[in-house]
Amino acid sequence: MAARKLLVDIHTHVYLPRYASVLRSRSSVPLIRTDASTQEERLLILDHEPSGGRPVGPQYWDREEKLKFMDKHGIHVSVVSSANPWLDFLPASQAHTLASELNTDLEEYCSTSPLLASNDTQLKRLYGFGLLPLVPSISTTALLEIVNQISSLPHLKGLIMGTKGIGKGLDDPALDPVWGAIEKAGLVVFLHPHYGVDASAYGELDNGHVLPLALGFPFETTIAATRLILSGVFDRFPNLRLLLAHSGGALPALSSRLASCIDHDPVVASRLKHDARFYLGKLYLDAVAYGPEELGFVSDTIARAARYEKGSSISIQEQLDRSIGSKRMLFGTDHPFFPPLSATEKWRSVVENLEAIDAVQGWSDVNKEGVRGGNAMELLNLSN
Ligand code: 5CU
Repeated sequence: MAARKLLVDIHTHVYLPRYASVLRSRSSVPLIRTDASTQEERLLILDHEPSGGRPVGPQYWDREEKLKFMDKHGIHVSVVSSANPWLDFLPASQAHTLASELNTDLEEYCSTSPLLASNDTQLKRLYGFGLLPLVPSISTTALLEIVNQISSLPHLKGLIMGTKGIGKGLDDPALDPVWGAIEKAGLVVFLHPHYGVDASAYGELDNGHVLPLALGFPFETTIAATRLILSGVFDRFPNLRLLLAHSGGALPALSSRLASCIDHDPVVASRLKHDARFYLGKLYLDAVAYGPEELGFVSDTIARAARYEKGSSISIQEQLDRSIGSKRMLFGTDHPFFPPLSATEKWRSVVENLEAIDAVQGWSDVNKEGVRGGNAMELLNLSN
């Protein structure tokens, strides 16, 4: 029997109830506070959050709301991850305990979700990316213990992480044992931003959240992923599977410039086994880019990576085949962020990303099905 064509959302977040309680107990950002006049809860997680924060409600923590959102948009399966700023603000021992508890909570959230309605599948509606307690002063032993925990939980298929590592970023050599353990366990790392760039770059005009979210977030991912490449992580851990949020930010557009700068820097050039563009072909990227031209371009840069594999015999035609690149791109929504500003049947942020996938020139119907769900099924080893 032919496999069903599934819509799988790999970029979708939750503040699990236990985490929301921690945010409610805090008096400095990140926090959830109750507005005294309206009794509405407000979320403050970003620097320079507009005064009072923004409204939050059950969509951020209630599993039924996640399932309703999925039903409304025809999403069969979601791979849910904790939303930023994860455990970044906690001392090491609290982060360690909470990571373990939240991973157990997420496993329960997923394992008790409904089966996809069908007689011939054991597929659930919900899977997850767990959390590591990546904070300063945490021991390697504690991090490895949590990698082991995540790999023992059957509905967790990987883990989400921010860009700070244990304080010095993701190119910190102290993280090598962690990359090694993640690679060995076959977990996917979903790299997601939170801090953006230095806020002074945003100027004084009130642009709300536009600059931090549209530019700051993707630039943070761009820098973190580039630092990983430059550190040689992908040479040391060639089977590491890294999924970048927001289609890898500016990395695809800057990858040839990056390669040229490396060529002109003997220290970095001698550290790496390959041209920088080769490493783009090792990455997975979400398709949260909102436009078909961007998705097409990103897939071109992934397809092109094969040209930079030493000894590659790939033909010129294959190098330019963006359908090859589409195989590393995966649909996402960013739910529950970017809710519609007024009541609508469907969320614009979701519809736009689906329309973008549909309109990419040079992607076949099979490629588009892959981006919508097939690629996620394969990457995360979910069977239909
Ligand atoms: O709107 C936002 O602040 C966010 C956020 O914090 N995290 C995210 O994934 N998307 C949007």
